[in-house]
Amino acid sequence: MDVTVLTGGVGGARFLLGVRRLLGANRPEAVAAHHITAVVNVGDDAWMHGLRICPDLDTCMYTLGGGVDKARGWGRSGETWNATAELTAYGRQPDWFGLGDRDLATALIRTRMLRAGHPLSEITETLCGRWQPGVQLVPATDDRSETHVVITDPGDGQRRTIHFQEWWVRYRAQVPTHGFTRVGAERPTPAPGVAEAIEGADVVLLAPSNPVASIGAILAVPGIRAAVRGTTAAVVGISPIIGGKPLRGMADRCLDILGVGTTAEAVGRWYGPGILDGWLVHETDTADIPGVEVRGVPLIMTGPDTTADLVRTAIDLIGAPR
Ligand code: FO1
Repeated sequence: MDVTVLTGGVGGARFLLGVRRLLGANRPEAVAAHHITAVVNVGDDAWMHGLRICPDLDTCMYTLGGGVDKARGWGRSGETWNATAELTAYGRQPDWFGLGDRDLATALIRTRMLRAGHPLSEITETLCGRWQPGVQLVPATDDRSETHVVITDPGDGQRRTIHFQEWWVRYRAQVPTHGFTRVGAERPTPAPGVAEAIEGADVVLLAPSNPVASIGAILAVPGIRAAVRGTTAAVVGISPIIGGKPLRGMADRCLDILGVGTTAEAVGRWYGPGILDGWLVHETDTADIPGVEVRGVPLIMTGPDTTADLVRTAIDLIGAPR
């Protein structure tokens, strides 16, 4: 079975653990039977201290490779923060962003390879050579396509546009916010293999990631939304909203800014029947979305086993390819 997952963030990485558990794609003998492709958000990527940081790719890679800090959900386990402390002592900005010493090594390799002309997709493959994630991690695009946020600066009251990381980490999304914008290539193109992985899949899953900052940013890459609309595969999304609250993070703030309600139904409708064939919501939620098969299930991902059950339900929800 070929399964393609659109994903990003900590929830998306943990969802991939369940996909891998179900399909056993980290066991060498199962590799030929199943293939999992994760199309990973790059909207959160940023230049910090001259280095290219790709939080969602790294979170997926470390989580699947067993190297993530489980409490934080991002960055490396056993991390130290000497380099960040030194940079702060030199008065270097940004001082609100913590780059761990171990994580720094990943960023150094990535940046060096980027400067040598290698595309992000190839660099990701190289880095994954160490972590053996058992899932093919592919950036949504090799082009720069960052999410930036239009805010009113709390310092001087001026309207300005800041990187998503500054909005998320420095301001915890708690500043007057007017909208999102994309910065980078005028017309980014899907990374090699992305459109094919969506069009040729048996099932396409939308992970319970931030619907705006992660899934929305992936679908915003020209060509990807069309591939999801055009695939013969069943497309099933998993709601990141339970009982009117995000599973994790500040997705509610992102939805507010777009005028989308923080409910499973509102998010499912926002993706739309053009994208979704099926929508899994928590058993205590309901959603009525014309043209979309909705099922209520226990959505809490307590570990890879429960998540694998959830993935099985998602895959079984729409029996035949459309
Ligand atoms: N999140 C924080 O809350 N504070 C940080 O200082 C921080 C640093 C960081 C460094 C590398 C990395 O891969 C992720 C990092 N994150 C940090 C997480 C990240 O900001 C967000 O959780 C994601 O971009 C949203 O999915």
